Amino acid sequence: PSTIHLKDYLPPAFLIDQVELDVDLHLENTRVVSRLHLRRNPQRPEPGLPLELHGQELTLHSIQVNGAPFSDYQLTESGITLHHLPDQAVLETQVEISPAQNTALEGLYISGGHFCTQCEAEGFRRITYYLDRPDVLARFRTRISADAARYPVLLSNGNLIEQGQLEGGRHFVCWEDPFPKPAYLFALVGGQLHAVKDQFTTLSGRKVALELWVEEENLHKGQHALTSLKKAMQWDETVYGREYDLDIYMIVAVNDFNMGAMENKGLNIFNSACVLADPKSATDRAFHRVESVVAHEYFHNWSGNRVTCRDWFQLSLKEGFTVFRDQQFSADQHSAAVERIQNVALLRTAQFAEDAGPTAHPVRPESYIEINNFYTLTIYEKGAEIVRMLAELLGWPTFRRGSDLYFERFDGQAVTIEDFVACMAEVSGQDLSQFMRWYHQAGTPQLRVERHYDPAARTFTLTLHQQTPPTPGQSDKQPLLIPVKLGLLDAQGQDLPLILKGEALGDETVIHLREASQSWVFEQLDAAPLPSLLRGFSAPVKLDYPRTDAELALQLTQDSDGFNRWEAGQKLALNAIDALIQQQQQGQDLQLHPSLVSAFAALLQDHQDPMMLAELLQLPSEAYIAEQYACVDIDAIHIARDYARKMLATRFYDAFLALYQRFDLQAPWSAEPEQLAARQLKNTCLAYLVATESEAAFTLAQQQFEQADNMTDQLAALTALAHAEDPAQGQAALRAFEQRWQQDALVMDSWFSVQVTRPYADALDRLHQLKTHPAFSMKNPNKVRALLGAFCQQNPSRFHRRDGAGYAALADAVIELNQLNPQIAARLVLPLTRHQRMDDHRKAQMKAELQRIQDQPLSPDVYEVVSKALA
Ligand code: B3K
Ligand code: ZN
Repeated sequence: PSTIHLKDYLPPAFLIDQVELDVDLHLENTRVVSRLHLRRNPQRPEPGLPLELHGQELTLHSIQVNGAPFSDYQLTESGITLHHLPDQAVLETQVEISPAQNTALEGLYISGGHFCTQCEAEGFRRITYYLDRPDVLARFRTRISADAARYPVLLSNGNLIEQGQLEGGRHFVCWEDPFPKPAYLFALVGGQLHAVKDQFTTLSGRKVALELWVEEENLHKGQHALTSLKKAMQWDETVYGREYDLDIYMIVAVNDFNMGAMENKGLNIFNSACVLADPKSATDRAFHRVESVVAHEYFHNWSGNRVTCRDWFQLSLKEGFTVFRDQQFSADQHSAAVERIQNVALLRTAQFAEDAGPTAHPVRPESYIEINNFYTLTIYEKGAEIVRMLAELLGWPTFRRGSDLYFERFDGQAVTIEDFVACMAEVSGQDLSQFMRWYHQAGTPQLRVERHYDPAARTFTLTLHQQTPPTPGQSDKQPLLIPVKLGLLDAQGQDLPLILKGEALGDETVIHLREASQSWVFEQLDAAPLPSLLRGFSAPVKLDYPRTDAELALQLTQDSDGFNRWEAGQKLALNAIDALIQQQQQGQDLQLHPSLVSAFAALLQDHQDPMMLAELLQLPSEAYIAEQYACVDIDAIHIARDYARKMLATRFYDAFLALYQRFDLQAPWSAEPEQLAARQLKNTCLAYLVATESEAAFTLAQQQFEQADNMTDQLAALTALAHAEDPAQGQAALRAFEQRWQQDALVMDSWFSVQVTRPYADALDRLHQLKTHPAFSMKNPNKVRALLGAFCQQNPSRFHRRDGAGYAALADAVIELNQLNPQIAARLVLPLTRHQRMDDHRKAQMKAELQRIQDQPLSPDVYEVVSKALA
């Protein structure tokens, strides 16, 4: 497989102004006629350049140029090269494709008997020969024909302009999209679908029809997505001044989908897991996911569709910005602090691990083999952090002017990350050249903190040192511009006035760290203050900031920054767990440090904000604990965390029970914030209660399981029971749950995950059994994620079994999936590539399994990941 480099970018030899597609749908042999209205690209004046069209898995039937048969072409590895074309031409190709054989779920494929497409990043070349690159923007007109009884609904981008009956029980429709777009935003759907309909009136008074297309039995699960869509449309008008631009916005739900959803112009296609939700079958988390993914795809209409990427190296231009936008949206709908905490928790475990591993890459990569491997946490989540820092550095009003300028200046164009940052520099007058390093340098910067108080001068000196560790292919790192939001706390935890060089800055400020080491001297302080650093997690860095337990406890209860309260609690827990890990490693009896116990005692007295409290009561995940160590002791981490959890559960049993009862509202389900928070806190308490393995707690969980009128409570109870050490505790509930939900694919995903995330020795046996369950299929990505993904990513102590059986199970699955669905295979294999911090024994086993995969004939997707992990 060959490597593509950013430095080799060249504009295309031809442009395509218009595309007329005629797709005659058949399961095994769909015929696609395409007419491309081509002209030479003035940006490529070299005479006589051939036209190189991409094409994959296509059977070519004929080619015509300007109405006459054309033979001056060659078929190549990647498509077709046409020579000696006139400067302007209409190129007509006829090809045949087989949607029914398409298990990669890229291009045109079948899901649940419906035709659907996925074209980002390079799926359109599996539909027809094309310049399948994002800098070629064309107007599309799409005619679809199909059997009228089996595929009554035929959809594509834009507006419906014509439809009618054909012979032989077939029918056709014609769609026209007035906006020029890259092929990755093309979509087509055909099936027996039903719509939930609604309407939205835009800022300027235009009426937009909203349609959510689902299978008939899912009609009752559609309302939440439409409500979320309307909120998102309104929010983007209010906050970013962005209005929707077509008369219709359609969303289609499909069961087989490689990722969450796709922002195709006017016709989003969604994984049903990210769009369908009703209280009986979906958890509060699932509701939240639907709301945020619907918003994300909607926001792409501007950040992605109206202004798109010049090439795929610029992917974070649309993804980082759009994730930032959806995070802002969610923060406005819910508790901003809790949203921030959850986003950071994901970043600091999964993205930091990626940034420290063999597949680490800059937010703007320099090269790739398979672009689908670059839809990563780094491009999305770290990309969003970079945009967030820009907003922090400029201040919201200026950032918003920069965003307006960007959308205005580049509307209808395919642009680069530099173009985006240049708008921000222009409106702010700031020099952002050092800031650009965030896009070019991989790896997570480490920030070391030193503090010094001088009582005679009444000054406090804060010194910050930054350093970014080397990553593959980038050994030398330059200092970054790091915005550090901070406050100084007095002995009671109150914010002190900040005075720097005689200037009063109020209670909170953002300092800009630019050098490898830099100091700030705060003045007029009568005693040593406690800095509250990196408030709101103002930069995606690792903070090495030693504090005493008393200082952490003060921050936990008093810091005015919600994020830093949580962070102090996490740090206290990490310290206590670290002590347990050391005791465990030295064969001593385990003793939970009293500071964590007092912290919980303090937390459990304050019920002001139940949503936040539920968050504060969570111990750091095993993955985040592992992030703290250069050499990870998987077993000790598991034992230590489990011990801490059980000790806290026993020590505070009565308090957890009292809280449980107080927040067990006994009211019918609603999505009101008070109820969401109550469920969250109640179920956090339930998990602690059941951790004591007491009969009373099991009875409580059993009752909740039986009586719950919603999936949040039902699944929380099921998980508590099924994760008990005694497997018999959960058996009846698991069976009952299966009986009740076997017809609901999405609920069955949770049923699979609950079983394989059991932190006990039998988890892997269950995985092997469940692979033969009738509801499981290797062809359905949701099922693969629910079973194999959950086991490998959410059950670290079992995945990393000492005997290596967890690794072997994953490698077997990857080898099987490599043939069926390379994109999913390349994602699934990632946990095996995180071997660098494991002990030698496990490292060797992980590499051996990677080698076993490498010895197979591999898709470029899996090859790229595995070869980097073995390098
Ligand atoms: N843009 C799509 C992701 C496409 C992934 C292709 N392998 C969804 C999103 O980020 O909104
Ligand atoms: Zn996106």
